[in-house]
Amino acid sequence: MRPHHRTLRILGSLLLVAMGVSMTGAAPAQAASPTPLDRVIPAPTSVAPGGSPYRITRGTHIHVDGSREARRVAEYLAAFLRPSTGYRLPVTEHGAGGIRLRLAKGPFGAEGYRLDSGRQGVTLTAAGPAGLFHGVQTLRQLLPAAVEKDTVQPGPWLVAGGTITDSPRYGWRGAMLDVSRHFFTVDQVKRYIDQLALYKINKLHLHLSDDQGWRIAVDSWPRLATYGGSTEVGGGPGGFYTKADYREIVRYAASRYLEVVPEIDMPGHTNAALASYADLNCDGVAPPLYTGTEVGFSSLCVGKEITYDFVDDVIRELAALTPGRYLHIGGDEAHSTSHEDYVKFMDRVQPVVAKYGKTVVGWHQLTGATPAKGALAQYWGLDSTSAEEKARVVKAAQSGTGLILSPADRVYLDMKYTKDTPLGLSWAGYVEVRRSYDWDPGAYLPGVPAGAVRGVEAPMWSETLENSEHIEYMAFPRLPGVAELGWSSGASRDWERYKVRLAAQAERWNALGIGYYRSPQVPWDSAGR
Ligand code: TNX
Repeated sequence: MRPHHRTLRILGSLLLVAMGVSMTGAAPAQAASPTPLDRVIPAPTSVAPGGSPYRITRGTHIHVDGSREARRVAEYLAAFLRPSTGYRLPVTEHGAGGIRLRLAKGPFGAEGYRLDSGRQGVTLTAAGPAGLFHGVQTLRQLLPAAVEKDTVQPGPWLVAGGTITDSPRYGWRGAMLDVSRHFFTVDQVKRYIDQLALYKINKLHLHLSDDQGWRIAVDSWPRLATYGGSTEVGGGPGGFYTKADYREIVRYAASRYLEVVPEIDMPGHTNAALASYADLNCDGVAPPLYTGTEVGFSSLCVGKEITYDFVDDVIRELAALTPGRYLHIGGDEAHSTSHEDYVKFMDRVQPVVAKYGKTVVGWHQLTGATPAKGALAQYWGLDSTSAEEKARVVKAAQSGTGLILSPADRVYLDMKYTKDTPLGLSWAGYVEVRRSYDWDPGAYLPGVPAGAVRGVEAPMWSETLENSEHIEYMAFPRLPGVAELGWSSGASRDWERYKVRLAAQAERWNALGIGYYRSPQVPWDSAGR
């Protein structure tokens, strides 16, 4: 751009800002009509539009009712709104009008909320802070996309009038990030957490170990991280989280009401550990580090006692870092472990997880052994998975094993959208946006009792993904759809209407600097109209 053009452009934006600030009633037509209450993703349980909109102004206060948790959510909201509105938005106790966050008994459940909006203000009511936080995400989506920017924008900041009552269908609405195949820094993980929070995802499953890298410091076996974490797919430098790093991820996730579910994959997918300690190998010889993308070639030595010392130490240290309830022990693709050994291994390892106060989660191959009481199995099969394998999962669900649904040909975010997608894999086929959204977790595996389905999770395997840009291109626009499958009841889901709501999110992603795949299935250009 030539300099004087640039000057003109800057002058133009200054003018816009000035207009916005001085505007009283005469806002430009488009900006002045607030986002309809039913534009939100995930779709709320019930929406009753009506009445005048609320307008956030320079004089708006955020009122809280005195509890420390409500204040924390209010501070999060204020910190979110201040940069783009340019307003002070003090958080105060008591007072009427403005934005109000209140904790109150009501039919909200642990994560639900009600949002009431009218001329005098917007009130969010919930039974607990998680509900308030999810309500804040709804409020966020009801404001113009420019609210996401970190510089002052013109507004006006209108919230449509009416009432939303909302609570989730499932308690497990997860996203998994594979930090082993390629390592992602604490800041990259935080960036993804913020994107997940916008769509009310409440579990962050971290795949912390695999053949290509061990990513979490373990004091009793230090070489796991320092050596086992020293590379990644393609031979890059890899990396690992110190305990302080990991605590910071857990803290940040908790501040966005996400529970971190750590995974140490075993007995397969363990080359990084086997390379770090020769004693863990049946033949006592450490293999070299691995930077390729094959699977199924490594196994812990099921017959050696040291294997269980190792597992006990790792689970103890990881459990101590984990305030959440769950610990994922992998268990997939143990192609180098005999069935007998696999069963023996799982029989011995699951009680260790319980000993340290955690609940077992495993990939669904765990149902080929005996899942511990209360364990959850994560189903990652596809349409073409054998009837036998599906039957094992269904049977386990009928005997009390909870299921998390991650069908690979629906919600694996590392699958290519089409044959032309530059990133990702395609072993489960191509997964376009509609395919990933248009199915019902409640009816997915016939014979599974409704109560056995605990929710859905979208895994992001990182064989081909190296940075945030890559993650975002694969997550958007599919991730919001998976979030909706986990949150919204079947009745409110319909692709034809969903795709219009999805298109309207693009402006928000642009404001946030999220690059996404412009699927031809989504009417991007109709957005906002
Ligand atoms: C299968 S899903 C795997 C992973 C790969 C992924 C790639 C699962 C439990 N195992 O090891 O990274 O496919 O899509």
